[in-house]
Amino acid sequence: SLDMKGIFAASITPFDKQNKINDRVLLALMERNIHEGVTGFFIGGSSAECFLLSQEERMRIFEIAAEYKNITKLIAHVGAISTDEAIAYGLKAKKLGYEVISATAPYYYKFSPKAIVQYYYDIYENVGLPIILYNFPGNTGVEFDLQNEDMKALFRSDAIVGVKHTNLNIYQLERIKNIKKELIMYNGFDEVLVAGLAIGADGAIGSTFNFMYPHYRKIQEAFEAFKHEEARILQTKANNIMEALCRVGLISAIKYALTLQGIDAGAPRKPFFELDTTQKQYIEEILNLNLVR
Ligand code: NAY
Repeated sequence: SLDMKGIFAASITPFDKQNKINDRVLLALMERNIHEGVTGFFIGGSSAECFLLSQEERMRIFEIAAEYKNITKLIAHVGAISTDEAIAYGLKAKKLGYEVISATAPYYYKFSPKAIVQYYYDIYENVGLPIILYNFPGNTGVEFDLQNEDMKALFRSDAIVGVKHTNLNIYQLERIKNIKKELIMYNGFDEVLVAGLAIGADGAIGSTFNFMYPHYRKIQEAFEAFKHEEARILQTKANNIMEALCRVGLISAIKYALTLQGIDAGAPRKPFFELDTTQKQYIEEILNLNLVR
């Protein structure tokens, strides 16, 4: 079986001044995160602005990251509204040597539970790689109803090996794990990492690990050493940072935090705004106050 437990950085997509993907910066950031000790990377997810990328660009970032496939673990995010489009991304990832893919539920049209479940089976059958189901109801609008028999069967099926649980309802994380204990459960909101670990998460996938993984490593170590008070204090510091990031615009702020660290992540894609001067100062102050290096 695949050993995919651990802490994965949800990669960003750095853009250059011409608004093109900056390969060099993406690789430099990955290299730094590998050096800091991350288990691997979640490539092309929300933090990578996947739904603001062209189809070619979504495949291109899989290709860039694949450079490190032998020294780290990679998950390719292939989620799309269209099943065929998701399959095309999955096939590209497979060709590049990825062994695991992930997919958001198809969104916007309010597809029926049957249609959503079929989307996952179709991806699995056509790509032939196990899927980490990306459960992000806040952004997709899709709630996985565990009372629904089709959805329960999906979690039990061979198609799904894990769940990226980007949902503050961590009770549901525990209930999903209870459906099939072999599922690899990833905590997906970095704000509740300590709680996710406590209720059974096997790891985490998050965007703030890009610029503050050493801080989370301390949380993980404290938790594993049963120093729960210490873990909570570090979580609070991390949450002071995340609250500020979300206030000014999460993805723009993550890119700015990286820029402060010498990783030139560039601006986010429109309609996202770049931070203004006041917001930049605010983020810099919050980081200085709370970041444990
Ligand atoms: C991804 O790129 O797919 C993700 O990492 C999703 C998880 C992140 N959620 C969002 C909306 O980006 O790491 C979280 C999130 O950034 C963090 O908890 C701060 O809110």
